[in-house]
Parts: sequence; structure tokens; C-alpha cells
Amino acid sequence: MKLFFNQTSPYARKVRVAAHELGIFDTLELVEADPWGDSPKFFTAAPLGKVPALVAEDGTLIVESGTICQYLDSLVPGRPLGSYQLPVLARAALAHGVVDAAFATVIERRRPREFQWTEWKARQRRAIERTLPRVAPPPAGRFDLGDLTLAVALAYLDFRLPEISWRSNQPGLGTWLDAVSTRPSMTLTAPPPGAPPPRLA
Ligand SMILES: N[C@@H](CCC(=O)N[C@@H](CS)C(=O)NCC(=O)O)C(=O)O
Repeated sequence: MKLFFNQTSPYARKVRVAAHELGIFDTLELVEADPWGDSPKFFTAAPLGKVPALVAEDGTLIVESGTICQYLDSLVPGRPLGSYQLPVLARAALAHGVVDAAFATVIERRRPREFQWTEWKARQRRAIERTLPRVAPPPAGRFDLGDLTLAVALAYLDFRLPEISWRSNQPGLGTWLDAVSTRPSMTLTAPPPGAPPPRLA
């Protein structure tokens, strides 16, 4: 299986964390791709031009981080990430929405300041601030698809939007993130500190 990814993408991180948690990371051939780089080779493999993109053994192209995680989960007996259970999917989708709002903000900030849509950025921030109080800290020991998506989302806030001081309002989530951040799946996939945000051509 070939996984197109990059080091800073929270979406690709979800997939990499899932693969580690499932114990199948070594079955992935990792291909680092810059989605903003307009590489014909990447666009041929992944026509939507986004990471992550997985090419399965039979050549099937699978996009969307949640779908890729479900596919990887289906390869392991018992589907350990619980990715076919509605409550797990519901939690994963909520956390994924936090990633979407944060990523939209990061991309908006790449425009020249005079072209940035201030209300759009504020809207994303409000969405994040409304959502986090609705997320209960997961129980210790559990780390299913919903939980790993939440961990990636919170870590991405710390990485790209540290001014959203979510930890002061959600100390339980902060304690939980600190604990799960020591899992090998999280340490091995952490973005390089100081990595610049996406560059738009
Ligand atoms: N909904 C997608 C989002 C993927 C995505 O937007 N990835 C970003 C990198 S973090 C990307 O490749 N963006 C390039 C683009 O939008 O053209 C998923 O969950 O996989």
C-alpha cells in the first residue's frame, strides 16, 4: 500500500496514527508529497491533489482520511479502532470538524493580509470554541478512531493556532492529550517543530 502524506498535515497524521495503532504501519510505502507543489506525478496518483491518499494493493485509490482509516481498520481482525461503530464515527466526525476549522484558518492566513477574510477566521474560531466543550475527555486506555482524531485535532491546535488557549477552558482534555501524546503512534507522527505552514503557489 502506498500512502501519500506530508509531515505537517493533520489529515495525514490521522492515517499514520491509525496505522501505528493497528500495527500495520510497516506495510505502508510512504511517499512524501507537497499538495501545493503541482507535481504531475502526485496529481496522476491522487487527482484531487490532497494528502492523505492511499493506493491499496489492488490499485484502488482511497482518499479522505476517515475513509482511509476505516479501510486500514478493516484489514485487522476485530477492527480494533471501532471505525464501523456509529458512536465512534460520530466522535471522529466532530473532532475532524475541529481539524477542518483549524485548517481553514491556517489556509486563510496564507493570503496577503489585506485579502484575508477576518469574519471567516472568526467564524472558524467560534466553531472550535463551541465544539470543544461538547467533547468529553475519553476514558483512560481507550484510543479508538474517535479518540485518535481528537488527539490529532487538539495537537494541531497547539501546533498551528496556539493563541486558542483551549487548555484553560478544557483542562480535562489537556490532561488527556498530554497522556496520549506519549503513545508511540503520536510521538512518531508529530510534526517537525517550527515547520512552516502550507505554502500556496
Ligand atoms: N477531507 C480531507 C482533507 C484533506 C486535505 O485538505 N489535505 C490538505 C493537506 S493538510 C491538502 O492536501 N490540501 C491541498 C488542497 O486542498 O489542494 C481528508 O480528511 O483527508
